Amino acid sequence: MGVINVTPDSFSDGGVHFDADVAAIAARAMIADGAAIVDVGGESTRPGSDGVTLDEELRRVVPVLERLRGEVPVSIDTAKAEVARRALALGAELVNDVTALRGDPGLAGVVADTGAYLCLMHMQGEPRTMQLEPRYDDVVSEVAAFLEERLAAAVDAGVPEERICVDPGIGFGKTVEHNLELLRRLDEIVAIGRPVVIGTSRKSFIGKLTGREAPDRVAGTLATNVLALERGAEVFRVHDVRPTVDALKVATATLTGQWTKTQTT
Ligand code: HH2
Repeated sequence: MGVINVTPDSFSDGGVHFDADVAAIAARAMIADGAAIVDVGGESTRPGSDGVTLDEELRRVVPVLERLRGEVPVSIDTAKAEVARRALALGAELVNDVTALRGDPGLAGVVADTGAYLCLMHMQGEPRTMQLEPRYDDVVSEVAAFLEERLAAAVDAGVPEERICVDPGIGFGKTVEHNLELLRRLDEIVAIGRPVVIGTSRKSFIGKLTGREAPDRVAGTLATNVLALERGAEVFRVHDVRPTVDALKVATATLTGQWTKTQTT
């Protein structure tokens, strides 16, 4: 899953894809590099951020979705029902909701009515304050219990279970230790029985471990994604698609013993 943030302020690529034409070109390049889907978002959820209005979010993402329509598989990264509704009407297939249906009460209905796929992500607190003092007794079991509860709520609201994936929400109300423990024990999230999405790309815990500023965190991101693959994750949300596809190809061949030759480019 390639990340296209149509924002001026995302933590690692703010402003890069703020122009709709530039965003559409980058999305097509991600697909050419091997992404299965691109995740288009118009609101940064970086630590400390405030939200944007509905109008502003629509102004950012609709022109990009119009350009990608019918051409590129799209996920919409939003917590707002109206943004999801417009995005799905423009061909998006998946709603990636970092609030796990706790934000906009209308969102579950939009997903259920349209038959879209849904990603439910764990977050402790809200973006503005989530990194101030994250606390858990046992981060992995608490995140797993939360995702199971939100999965049941989504199914109750009419979203078929087969259409739902879950995400432990790396960096969303978590210390470095919490993120590492979630990655180390990711099999306990996989045990929920739904495909697991993992989003470590360029995040600050990688900066703390390596001393690198974003966007220079590709190698650290690759390490986390290979380890997550080995523990059963199925979707990898990344800014740097090409190196990720290469790393996951080699890791998959190693884990399975199966491979096919890729033409040299
Ligand atoms: N992380 C971010 C945003 N959306 N969605 C899922 N499912 N999982 C994640 O880990 C995740 C997400 C934050 O990263 P980014 O989009 O790069 O930054 P920003 O929120 O500043 O736009």
